[in-house]
Amino acid sequence: MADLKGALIGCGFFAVNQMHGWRDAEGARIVAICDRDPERLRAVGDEFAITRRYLSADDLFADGGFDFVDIATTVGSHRALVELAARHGIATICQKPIAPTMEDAEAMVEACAKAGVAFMVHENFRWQSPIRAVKAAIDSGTVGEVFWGRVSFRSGYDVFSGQPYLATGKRFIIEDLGIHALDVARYIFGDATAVTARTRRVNPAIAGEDVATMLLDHKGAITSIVDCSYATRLPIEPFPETLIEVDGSKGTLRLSQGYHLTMHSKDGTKVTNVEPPVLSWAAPPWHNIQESVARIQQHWVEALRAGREPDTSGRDNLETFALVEASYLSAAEGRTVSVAEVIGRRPSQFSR
Ligand code: NAD
Ligand code: 89Y
Repeated sequence: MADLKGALIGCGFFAVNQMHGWRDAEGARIVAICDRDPERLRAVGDEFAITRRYLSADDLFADGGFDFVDIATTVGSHRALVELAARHGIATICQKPIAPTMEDAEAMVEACAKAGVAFMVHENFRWQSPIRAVKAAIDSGTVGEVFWGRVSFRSGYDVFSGQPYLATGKRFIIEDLGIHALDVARYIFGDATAVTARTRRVNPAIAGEDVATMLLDHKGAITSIVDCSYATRLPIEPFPETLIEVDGSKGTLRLSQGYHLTMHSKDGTKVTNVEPPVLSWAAPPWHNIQESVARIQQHWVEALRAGREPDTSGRDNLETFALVEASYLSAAEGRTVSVAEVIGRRPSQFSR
């Protein structure tokens, strides 16, 4: 079967990982790239030997010649670019956060559904192998029925030097990083119905919140805590590890710092090293995230080929983005916010 041909828009900080991932992917390759910044376009074009280069997304789509587009720009341009792709009937991957508002996010999902094009959000954290290991352990039944959990990301790592825009937005950690942790909570504990959140800004040099704590009510009577911080100084910097705790009727699971997965039940205690591999192009500490980029891209290729909805489709991602919106609303108003309050049209109303 011929390789799927892709185009990538946005040749910035994170796109380099995506380009490496595509170079290794089976069944897909990037044939064209686009960035409105000529220097970034040149750097990525030269590094990955891509000759078709565009300064404008309109020109890229006008020329065509690809099966899907991978949008790696920042949030402000996501809606316009996804709608442009939908108008051209091109299957689309869009980076997180899907959009600045729920209204935009829903419009993007609707545009792709109406155009009949596949739409996936690059929500990669749930593809990290340590997180997959937690899910597999729960599914094995060792801990019994899950009743409580925690998804935690606490760090003092300087993310602002690589991604300076993170210091300037009114919204920071929930929209940028908490969104992944909230998605992991959905992946492991199921969809949530309500959120109670508290936020704080500790770093005076940034505009948004850098600490957030969310209490989630999940369908199926599971309660979870999702907490994240970029103001936490620890003896060993854990960036970018997501730590997970799971309590069940028969035992417990702990994914702790250093990628140790501890499973405890009446049969004993088992500790496994679930550190992800460092791919040939990857470098610690980012290797955890980098591996998940390669995995989500391979998932996209398989889903597109099979005509299946990807796990983190736009439709699915509305449920994650709703938790972001509900968290900000809850923190602003000091009350519990139901997901139904922030999600306009339920995702099931959008055809796949
Ligand atoms: P960046 O600012 O470094 O790069 C974005 C690039 O897009 C820039 O080069 C800019 O010129 C280009 N661009 C913006 N609008 C454009 C348009 N309309 N047409 C053409 N080019 C355009 O940003 P980044 O740090 O690489 O982040 C990009 C996205 O990736 C963000 O949404 C961010 O949240 C996300 N991200 C995801 C992860 C992850 O693990 N999933 C990690 C880091 C960043
Ligand atoms: O942008 C963020 C993401 O998605 O993963 C980590 C990050 O790069 C900084 O918080």
